[in-house]
Formats: sequence, structure tokens, C-alpha cells
Amino acid sequence: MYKLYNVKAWGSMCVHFLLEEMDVPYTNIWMTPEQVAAPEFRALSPLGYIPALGLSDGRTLFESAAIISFLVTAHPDKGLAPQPGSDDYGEFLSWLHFLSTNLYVAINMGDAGNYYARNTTEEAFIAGKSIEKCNQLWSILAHRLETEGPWLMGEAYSALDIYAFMLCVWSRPKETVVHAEFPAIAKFAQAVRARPKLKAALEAHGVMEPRS
Ligand SMILES: N[C@@H](CCC(=O)N[C@@H](CS)C(=O)NCC(=O)O)C(=O)O
Repeated sequence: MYKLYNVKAWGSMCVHFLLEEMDVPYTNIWMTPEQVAAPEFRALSPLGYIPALGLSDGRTLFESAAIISFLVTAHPDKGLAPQPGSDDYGEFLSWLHFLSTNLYVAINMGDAGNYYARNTTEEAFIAGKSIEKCNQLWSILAHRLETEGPWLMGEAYSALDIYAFMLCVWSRPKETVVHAEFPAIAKFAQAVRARPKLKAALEAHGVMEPRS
């Protein structure tokens, strides 16, 4: 059985939502930020990052995009990604990595006390750049939803939508501002929130409503 190392409203949300949608058994391990920062957790996740997913053989997976790709291919019958090896699956992977290497990073760059700033002036500058970058990326995603939607992979709801939704919840400056700027993203986030199987997990992370 999988073990999900989970922190409320952190990066484990996407894995938690996916496990709920797939209806596969897992043990949910709620962690505090202090437990995540403890050296013991680095034995599971080398940078001490959430999400991490324990496997039944004792190994632990890390990096959100890798965990999502693993789960959808380990459970192809659940229909949360195109058929592994198909051209559609290639497109799914492109967008998944687009999100994890661009949008996730741009959001993290805007964190207070971020790694790259030496002082508060630099921190404010980088926070501004984070918003600028997020807006550029949301505009690309909004265009895709408007032209290919209703979901990021067209007619088929997939793990990609779950992942993008998680980033929308955190986005800078705030989710409600992103929604006001990009109505296609607002409609998309509302549709993900309406997924019946996500209700309990959305409540557990306190993200039933857009953050303002
Ligand atoms: N590239 C990683 C990023 C994960 C990440 O930034 N996780 C944050 C929570 S959203 C974290 O665990 N931060 C703890 C820390 O920075 O020490 C992934 O996609 O899994």
C-alpha cells in the first residue's frame, strides 16, 4: 500500500487528490512543517520536499511530476492519463513538466525568505518577477483551455488538471486575482472543485474556496 507524506495545502495536495480520484488504497501520513524539516525526512526525500510517496517495498518516490507520472502508469485502468506510450501521453508529459518546471518554480520563487534573495529589496524584486512569470504561464494555460478545453487534455479530465489546479490554489498574487485576470482558469478551477471524489480531500486541505 502507498504511504502519502502529506502537509495541509502543500505540494502533496496533487498526489492526495489523484489517489482519491483513482480510488486506490493508501495510508495518509499528515506531517507538520517541523517534521518535514527534520533530518530523518531527508532519508525519504533528499531535499526534504513534500510530496513523497512510500512504496510497498520500502522505497520512497519524490518530485511531484515523477509521482504523478508513476501513479497514472501504475494504474492505467483508472483513466487519469492517456494510454502510456501513446502520442497523447507524450503531450500529457510535456504539459505536466511545463507545469512542474516552470509554474511550480515561479510560484516558489515568490516565497518570503526565498533562497535567491540576499535582502528584503531583492526579495520584493523577485516576488514581482514571480507574479510576472506566473501571469505569463497562466496566459498560456488559459489559451490552451479556451482552444482545446474543457480540460487541459481536451475532453478527458486527467491528472494534469489536478496538478494545474493545485498550482492555481497557490498562485501569485492570489488565486482570486488569477481568476479575475483569466476567466478560463476560474471556470477550470471551479470544475475541478466540483469533482465529487475530491470533496473530502479539498476540505482536509482547506481549499474548497478560491484563496483571496
Ligand atoms: N520540485 C519539487 C518541489 C516540491 C516543493 O517545493 N515542496 C515544498 C512544499 S510545496 C516543500 O516541501 N518545501 C519544504 C522546504 O522548502 O524545505 C516537486 O515538484 O515535488
